[in-house]
Amino acid sequence: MKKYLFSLFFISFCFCSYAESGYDLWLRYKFIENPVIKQRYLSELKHLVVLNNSATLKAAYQELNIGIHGMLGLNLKRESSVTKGGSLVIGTESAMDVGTEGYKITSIQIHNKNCIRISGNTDVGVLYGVYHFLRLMQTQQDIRNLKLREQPKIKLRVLNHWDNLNGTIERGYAGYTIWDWQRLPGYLDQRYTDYARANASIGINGTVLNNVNASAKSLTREYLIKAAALADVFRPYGIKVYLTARFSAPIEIGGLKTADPLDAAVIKWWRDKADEIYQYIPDFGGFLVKANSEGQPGPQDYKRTHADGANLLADALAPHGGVVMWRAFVYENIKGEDRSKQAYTEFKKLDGMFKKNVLLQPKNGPIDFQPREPFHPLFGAMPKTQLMMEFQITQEYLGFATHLVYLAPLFKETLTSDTYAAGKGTTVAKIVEGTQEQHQLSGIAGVANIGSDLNWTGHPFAQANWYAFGRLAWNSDQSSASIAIDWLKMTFTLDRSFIAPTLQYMLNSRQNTVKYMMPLGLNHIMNLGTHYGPGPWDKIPGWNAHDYHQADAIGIGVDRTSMGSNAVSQYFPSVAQRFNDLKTCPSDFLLWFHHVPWNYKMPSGRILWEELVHEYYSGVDSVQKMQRTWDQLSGKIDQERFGQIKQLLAEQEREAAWWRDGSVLYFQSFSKGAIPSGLKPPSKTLKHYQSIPFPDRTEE
Ligand code: GCV
Repeated sequence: MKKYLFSLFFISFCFCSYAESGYDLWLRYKFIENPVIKQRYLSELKHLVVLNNSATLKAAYQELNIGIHGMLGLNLKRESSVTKGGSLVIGTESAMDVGTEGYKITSIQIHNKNCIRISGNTDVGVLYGVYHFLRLMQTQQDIRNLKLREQPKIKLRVLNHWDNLNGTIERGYAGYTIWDWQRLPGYLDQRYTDYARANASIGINGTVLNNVNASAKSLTREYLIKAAALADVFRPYGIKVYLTARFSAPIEIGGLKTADPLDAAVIKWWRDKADEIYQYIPDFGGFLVKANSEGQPGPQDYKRTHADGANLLADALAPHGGVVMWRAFVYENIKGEDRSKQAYTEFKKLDGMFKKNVLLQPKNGPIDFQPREPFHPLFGAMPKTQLMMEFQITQEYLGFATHLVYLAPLFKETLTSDTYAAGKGTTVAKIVEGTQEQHQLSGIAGVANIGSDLNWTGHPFAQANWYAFGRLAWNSDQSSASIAIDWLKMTFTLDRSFIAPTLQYMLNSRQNTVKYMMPLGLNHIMNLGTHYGPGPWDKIPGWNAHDYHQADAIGIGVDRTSMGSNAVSQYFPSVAQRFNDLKTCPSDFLLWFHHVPWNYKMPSGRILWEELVHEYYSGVDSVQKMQRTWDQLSGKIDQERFGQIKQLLAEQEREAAWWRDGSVLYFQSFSKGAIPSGLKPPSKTLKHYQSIPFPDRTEE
């Protein structure tokens, strides 16, 4: 990225060109043209004093150098003490009230000289402070009279890469894995450092390198050495490496006959494996485990519980300070118990049975990263267990890397949901932060959307989701808008006439996507094979989309009330009552919890059928509106990214119409209602939309 940056700077300086690949993400450090701001910054930043020596402070110093050179065209020499005014001083101080990762940025007098000091208890705290300071400059804030104090609310802020050892990425839409397993450990791609820089800049402090559908091979010596090389690159940036652990590894690579968690040989095998890992990676973070879920092996294969399985690994890691992140995404894909209830049923009874270094990781909602889900009922239901959040940054159910969907509002919607576990105000965020029960550990994970594409995430706006995940993991009180504004300014331009309309669309984009895909609480009605495009009619072995919407001549939606599957009972009474009653259930979750008659009168005055159709149409309209707005922004940013986004919006519009027309026609076959007047009926037959193949959509 450094090399890129200098060459981009050179190109833009010499040729006034705006060539941009997107590779630099939000760390572009564009030259500041505004003479007033530039002069102000220059007068505050004449010297750079680095108080301590460490790999992390070297990284901080290098970043300041890249940033300040990029923005001010200045090379600051590294000094070791304050001798002059206008010094930027970075280094640790002892006993500060900012925890192990926090920092302060303060305008201060040192030896009677005006300085800006960035300090923390630890080097990594200082590094985070440096990135914050650079963000102030990138967004052209006033850097006089600074008095900032920051500290993360959640301890483990982790990316989950679903990357396979063969280079593919499960649910990855931005190319192949960035881990070059073949050339590791010998060849260290510059991307690894740039990846670490980007993550450190938003406070991410952990990365799980491989897929939860795990290969035991990643725990062999051959791959541990490769993982260790990555850990060495990431360490100065405060990022720990974690690996997924395949539960049957003792059999597959250990030559044992069983993986029973209570078997003495298995216990020893995991202990030895942990010892071995720490020889290569002394600060190894620990294991992430998907067990007894979607065909993965697990403790239940031996009639043991999830707690037995998690504790086995926890005991092996404990002497080294490692943790186990045990996923709660479990369900049997058979008719019987409502799928949305199964994780709760499985885990609730295990509350209090996990070791201290275990975190249980449910997804944000009880089914599977759908465009909208109510919060997972396990949040609040297991007070004696450290519950961490799993969000999905990659857009498996939200249009892959083709649709522009800003996910901060989705993340925030879940985190601000009130569980009522300990009365009003017991939000999901409080539970995840661990403050509610004074837990030692807290964590949040995001399934990464990063791949080998030049711009890392495929869609240029998908970078915003990586960015927003990190910022919210640090402090979920920040608003979706303030995060988006920072991102837009750093990624594109400070031009308000670009930011205002783009911000508006970003903030609406998730709700709009819900409208043209799965409005009013519908879910899991995508193509069941690809998870792309509409498929409310879809059936594949073991799966039937109809189970998820249950449309019939009377109405649509799944009855999860006390009269139906009673999934509502898994929530605390205030929440359960609200969801249970058709009149108080929020319309966003209506068809999630209720089977509602087509002629049911909605608060808007329309009947349900008409409301559903209106939702689909208004979702598509909003994409068209964004296209028109985007066209007017031509010339405000570089032509490369402008053109890419223009094309992607055209695809999104086409596919939104595909979702709308296919879904409306299909549901019409049950409701028998007419398309409300004023809305143009779909131009083709249902059969046509049902037969559009993926990825070949040329017929449209
Ligand atoms: C990693 C969904 C996805 C799977 C994924 C699984 C999980 O079912 O479609 O690809 O597997 O969730 O989260 O484990």
